[in-house]
Amino acid sequence: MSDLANAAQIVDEAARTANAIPQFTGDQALGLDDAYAVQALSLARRYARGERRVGFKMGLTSRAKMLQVGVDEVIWGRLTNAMRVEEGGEVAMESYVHPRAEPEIAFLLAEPLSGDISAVQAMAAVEAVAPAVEIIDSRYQNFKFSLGDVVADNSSSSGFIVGNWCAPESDISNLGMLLEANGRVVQAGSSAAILGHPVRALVAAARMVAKWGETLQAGDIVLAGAATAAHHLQPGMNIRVSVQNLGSASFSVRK
Ligand code: OOG
Ligand code: MG
Repeated sequence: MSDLANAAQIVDEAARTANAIPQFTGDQALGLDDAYAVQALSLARRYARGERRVGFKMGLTSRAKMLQVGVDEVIWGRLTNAMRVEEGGEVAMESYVHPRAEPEIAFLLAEPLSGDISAVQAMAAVEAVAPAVEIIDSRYQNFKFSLGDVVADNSSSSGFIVGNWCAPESDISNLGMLLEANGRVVQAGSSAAILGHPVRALVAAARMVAKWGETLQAGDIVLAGAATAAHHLQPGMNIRVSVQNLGSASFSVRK
């Protein structure tokens, strides 16, 4: 097995069995090209188990997120059907290593998007926008990783919840976004914290995934990246993300 396939097996098994792994350091350290290759190989293992790609997630598109994890480059990952949690649904702590929730905006695409496009072109391809929660779970010990580590680990993707879809004409440039845990606001921010405007995350997604041989397809969901830092999940916790004018998305963790 090649080193990259071996690394893909390690991150995939860590995610599948919810076990923490050490970072790839020294000889094993992953450059960005290799890290995206590992991500693709680890996703191929999921597809072989019957999972389907349903979209993409952008990560580290806000200052707050970059600061929280100490990596300051925009990254992306792949979303599969197995990661989707229904609105109001319940998850189990045992499925994750050390999960966190974060407030996001989701796009649903009516048309494919690929390569260098403008914000106007990107919005023209959007069928709907929605409030969303992402559940991230780094598979690395202590949630500590380098850029190469996190990219190889599918950018910490592990779950997502999408609220009601809203008209694509909705002005999403500067909407208040709240993350509540058990009814208490634990993070507050604005959609403007996402690269200045969440549509820029969609523009970046089209360009970045194309660089690695992927295309945003009609029907895909694209998460723009969190507007605030993420919050640790605990058993019994109820999480709700509210986005001004759009609505909310929520889920809970089993006791
Ligand atoms: C990396 C994934 C970042 C976001 O929305 O910024 C991300 C991580 O924080 O573990 O999903
Ligand atoms: Mg995220």
